Amino acid sequence: MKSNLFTVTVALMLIAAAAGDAPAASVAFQAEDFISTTDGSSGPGFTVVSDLSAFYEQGATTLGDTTSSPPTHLATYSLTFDTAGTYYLYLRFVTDTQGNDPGNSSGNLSDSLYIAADFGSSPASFTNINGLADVSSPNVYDWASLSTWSGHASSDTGSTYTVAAPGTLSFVIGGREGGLTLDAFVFSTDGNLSHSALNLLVVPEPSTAALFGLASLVMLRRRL
Ligand SMILES: [Ca+2]
Ligand SMILES: [Ca+2]
Repeated sequence: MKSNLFTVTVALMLIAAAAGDAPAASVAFQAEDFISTTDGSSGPGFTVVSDLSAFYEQGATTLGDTTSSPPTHLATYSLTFDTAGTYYLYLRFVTDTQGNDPGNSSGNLSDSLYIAADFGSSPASFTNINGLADVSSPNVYDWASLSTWSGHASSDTGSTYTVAAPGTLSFVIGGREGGLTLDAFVFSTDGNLSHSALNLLVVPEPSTAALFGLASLVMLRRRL
């Protein structure tokens, strides 16, 4: 009986730990899940593209090209935050090495976009994110932290985002060098998320710790 009580205690502790170890508040969303787009001065706004290497096999891109700010090719997202706080922004992307950008005929890599510096449907200012680098290898999707600017080559300065209270907020991005394909974004209060942690936020899987705890309870019931 003593060992059974121990098993119950351990199982409950595992479940509690699984619940208590909930990751920092995060909102993950697909780049292709924008609610609206605005055509730009030199081409269409963002469009959904098929790509088997992207999460949910889709991404978003624009063939328009402009380096002027504020950007004119826009995509708007509607995001629901359950937790107030300071959030870091991460992006999964692949740069374009195929010359798909009509305005980038010199062969320069299409590796930039604009992101709103704050939430809202009409952002007051945008941040120029340039020099995104495929860390793994060319033509392979990779993550970059746009707020801390780690994981890629440019020296542009990103920013954090403030969620004052739980609720639904608009977030706007703008095209800069067409051809860059955006796969998914994550806003998180954790500024040091690993690539694997980001992947799990985008495509959640059951907690193995929680499953182990539940399995222990099932085994105990059988013994009783
Ligand atoms: Ca560039
Ligand atoms: Ca995607």
